[in-house]
Amino acid sequence: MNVLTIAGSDPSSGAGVQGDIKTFTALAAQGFCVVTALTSQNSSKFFKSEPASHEIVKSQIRAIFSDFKIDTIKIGMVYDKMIIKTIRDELQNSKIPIVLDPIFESTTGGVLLQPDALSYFKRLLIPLAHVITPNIPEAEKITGIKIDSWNDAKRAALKIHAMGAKSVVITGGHMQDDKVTDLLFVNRKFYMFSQKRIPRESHGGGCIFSAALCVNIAKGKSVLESVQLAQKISFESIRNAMKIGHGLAIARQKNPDAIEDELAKAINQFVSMEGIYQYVPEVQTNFVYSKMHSESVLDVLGLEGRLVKTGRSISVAGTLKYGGSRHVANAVLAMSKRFPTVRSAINIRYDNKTIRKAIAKKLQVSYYDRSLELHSTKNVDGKTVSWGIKSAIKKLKSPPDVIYHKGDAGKEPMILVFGKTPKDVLMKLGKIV
Ligand code: PXL
Repeated sequence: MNVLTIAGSDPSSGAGVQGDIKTFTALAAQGFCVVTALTSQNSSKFFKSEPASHEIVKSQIRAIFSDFKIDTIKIGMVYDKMIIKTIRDELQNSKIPIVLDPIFESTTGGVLLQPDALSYFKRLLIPLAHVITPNIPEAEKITGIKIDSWNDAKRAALKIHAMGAKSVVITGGHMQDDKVTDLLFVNRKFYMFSQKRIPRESHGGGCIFSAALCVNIAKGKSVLESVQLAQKISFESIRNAMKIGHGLAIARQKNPDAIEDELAKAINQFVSMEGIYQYVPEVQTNFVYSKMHSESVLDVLGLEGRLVKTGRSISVAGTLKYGGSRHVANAVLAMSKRFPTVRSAINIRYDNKTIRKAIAKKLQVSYYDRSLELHSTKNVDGKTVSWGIKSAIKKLKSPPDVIYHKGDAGKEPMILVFGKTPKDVLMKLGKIV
C-alpha cells in the first residue's frame, strides 16, 4: 500500500517527513513525501524554518499523483497560507482519506504554522480531514475552548467535527493524569483509549501516531481500530526512544506485528537479489509467512497483489495481508500440519536446472505429479496445492526444503521453497538461484 505524507522536513528525523517515512516503512507501507517547508533543528534546539514555494508544493503533489496510486494521505506541517491554499486546491476533489495532523509548534518551541495561517488551516484543511489528530493545546487553539477536563475535550471535538472533519482524535498526552488517554469521536460516538504514561519526554511520538493511523486506514481498517493500533504503535515507539543527541530522546518506530516486519524485510531483500526477475513465473510470485499453529489462509500473511516481473526487475504489487495469498498459503498450511516449524514459502519458476542445483547443494527436494490427482479435488480452489504438498511429504521424515511439480494441462510447472522463516527461505533460495 502507498501512503503519502505532505509535511515539513525535520533534520533530526524524529518528526516531519523523515519520521513519517520511517513509520510507513516500519509498518510495511510504501512511503511517499511532499515537502512543504524546511526546518533546522536538533534534539535540543529549534533554529529556523522556511517554506517551500507553493509552486514546488503543487508540482510535487502532481508528480506523485500522476504516477502512483496513493491509498491514504497524512498532512502535517503546512507553514503558511499559500501552501494551505495549494494543498486544498490539489486535494479538494480527491477521494483519498486524509489524516490531518495539526502542527503548530515544535516541542522545542519553533513556530511551524504562521499565526496568520490558522484561519486558513481551519477553513480550508479541516473540511478535507477524514480524521484530524490535534493534541490538547492544538485543539484549544483550533476551537478557542480551554480544555481542563474530558468534558471540555468532548466539546472541542464536537466543534472541530462541526468545522468539517469527519472524525476527531484528541490525543491526551498533555492532560494531567498518570495515564495517557486519547479521545475519539467517530460516527456520532465518543470512545476513550488509555495507555500507561511513559515518564519521559521524547521527540516524534505525535507524528508516529498520525502516520501509523494513516497506514492502518490504508490497510482497510476502521477508524476506531486504526486509532487503537496507532496508540499502541506510538506507545511502543516512545518506549523504544533513544537519547541519540544531547537533548530529547528520539522516538523509534517498531512494528508490533513481527510476522509482517520479517516478511516485509525479506520481500525487500528478494526483489533486490541480482537477476531474480528470471525466476518469476507466468503466474507471478508470492511470498508468505504464517502465524504459529495456523488453521486457515487467514492466518497466513502474503501479498494481496504479487511480486510481478516488470522487464528486468520485480515490482511489489499490492499489500501484505492475512489471507492475501491462496496458493502459496495453502502450500504452507499443508506443510505445517505435518511439520509445524515450517511457516514460510515462496514460489518460483520451474526449471530442471534449478532443481538439479538444489539437489547439488544438499537441499531436500520432493515433488508431486498433478496429473495423478483425483477429480474430486481437482480445480477446487486451494485443494490441488494441499493435495500435492501432502502427497509430496507423505513418506518424508523431515520437512523438504523444495517441492516442485511439472504442471498439468493448462497449469504452469512450479517450484516452492519452504523454510521456518522468510529469512530461512531466502537463505535456501540464495543457494539455488
Ligand atoms: O512533531 C511535530 C513536527 C512535525 N513536523 C515537523 C517538525 C515537528 C516538530 O518539531 O519539526 C517538521
